[in-house]
Amino acid sequence: MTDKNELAQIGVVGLAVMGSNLARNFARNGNTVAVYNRSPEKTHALIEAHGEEGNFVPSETIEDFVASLERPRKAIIMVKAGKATDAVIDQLAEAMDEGDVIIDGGNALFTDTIRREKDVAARGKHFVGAGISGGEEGALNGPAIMPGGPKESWETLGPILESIAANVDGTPCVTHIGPDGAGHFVKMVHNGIEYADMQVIGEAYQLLRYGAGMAPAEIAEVFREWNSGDLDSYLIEITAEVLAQKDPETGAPLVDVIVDAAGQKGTGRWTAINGLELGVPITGIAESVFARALSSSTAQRSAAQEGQLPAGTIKELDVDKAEFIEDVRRALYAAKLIAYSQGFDEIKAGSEEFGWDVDPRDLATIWRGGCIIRAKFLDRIRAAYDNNADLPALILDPYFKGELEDLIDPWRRVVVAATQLGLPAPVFASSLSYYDSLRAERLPAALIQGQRDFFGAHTFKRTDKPGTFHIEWSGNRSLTQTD
Ligand code: NBP
Repeated sequence: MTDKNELAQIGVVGLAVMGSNLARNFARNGNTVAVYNRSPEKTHALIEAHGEEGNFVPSETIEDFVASLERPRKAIIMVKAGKATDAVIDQLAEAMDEGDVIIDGGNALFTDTIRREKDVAARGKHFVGAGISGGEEGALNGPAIMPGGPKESWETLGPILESIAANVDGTPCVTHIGPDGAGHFVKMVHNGIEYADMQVIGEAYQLLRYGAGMAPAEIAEVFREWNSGDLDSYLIEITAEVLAQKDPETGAPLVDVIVDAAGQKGTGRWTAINGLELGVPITGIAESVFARALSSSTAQRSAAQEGQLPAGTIKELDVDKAEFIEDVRRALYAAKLIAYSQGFDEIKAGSEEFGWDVDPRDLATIWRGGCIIRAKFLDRIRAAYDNNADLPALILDPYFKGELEDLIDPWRRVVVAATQLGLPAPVFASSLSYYDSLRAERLPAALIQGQRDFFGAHTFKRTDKPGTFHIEWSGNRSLTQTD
């Protein structure tokens, strides 16, 4: 139904797949929604195909669109992230009045969101960068939404976003994350965790397929079973679906027909770069981004495959198949736990750096539904932060420490097996090194400090007394205190 005279509670600019699904979700949940797209064909197509789903107010100019919104006006931008977002913000800020709210629901880089918020605030309007997860399906049926921006805009925006968000146990998967770029920041880290989660699932598949010699359909059954336990999650569920799927053209397992070069749109890379900038060791996320890059290095890979690089003496797998499958399950759980723990570390560091005061319990709550990393074990993460909001690391929570007691030996066995078989398992292996580094009483960082002092007089600290010291390496090797 469309009504040109009715004022809309919310507007959507940009009616490609995400924007039109989000608009339909608003309309289906009883909101009157104003819709506008740069090329009017998409607006017409939406109204024609889905106009009966609720109350839409279509416009062909941005001015008409703004005029069709009730005050304070609220408009969500769902256009291609980057220059298009800036262009639409400028048009909206021009046409809107003081106190109106512009929301960017695209995948913006959080530093762009911080800049945009300042610019829009200087023009007297509110700007909210909102991370939206769940893809097309989530946008239509209930995404997880991570809005940043000023707290007062949440007062007006909250109820309307709650009406379309996913809902778990009566709790909507949306809450105010923090000021300016906080929402897009946590959405970025969410995507980084998603990369790591997908990679560890991929590594488990690789080991079962080429280590245990199992067929994709058989592995699909294993993943189905895993989905009823600790690993219960959307990504495990869809993995079983993909592995069970046959290619409609050849009848071969679909996974064998798909080119093994993983794409990426950039949010995993942003998460890794930000981890480096903040000095947070998000090894699982970074390795996952590198693993996708390596998979797409097709020229190097084909050169290396032509027998150029020795594999070493590959041993047959000398374990019971059922035991190996269970070991792989536990290794997957452990590596996934590390990825989440590191992701929450990055959020904590970002929150401190930018003064956002992000509550990790909010994320563990709203990520339980709608988003790609939704998983049963987020309840456990929530409980961990409920018990201790200042946990030094998620894996130090008593529950997860207990889990790691059961996971550590299988995890080590799987990394050994992967190494012996010459099968790549970059996140399984690097997460284990991260874990052992955290546990280690002494790290080779002491030696590195010695090397740095040798070649660059960078000085070092001593374990037995305060101060900063240097050895006269090129002279008599005496110790001097520099500070
Ligand atoms: P796209 O990212 O493909 O963008 C297409 C839309 O941008 C169209 O409506 C297009 O209008 C509009 N647009 C462009 Br391009 N340049 C414009 C300009 N200068 N002025 C006004 N409009 C302009 O759409 P999408 O896949 O629906 O994604 C929308 C946003 O949601 C993106 O930021 C994306 O990163 C984010 N996101 C996507 C997913 C997903 O699963 N696809 C998930 C989560 C978030 P036109 O029709 O006139 O060309």
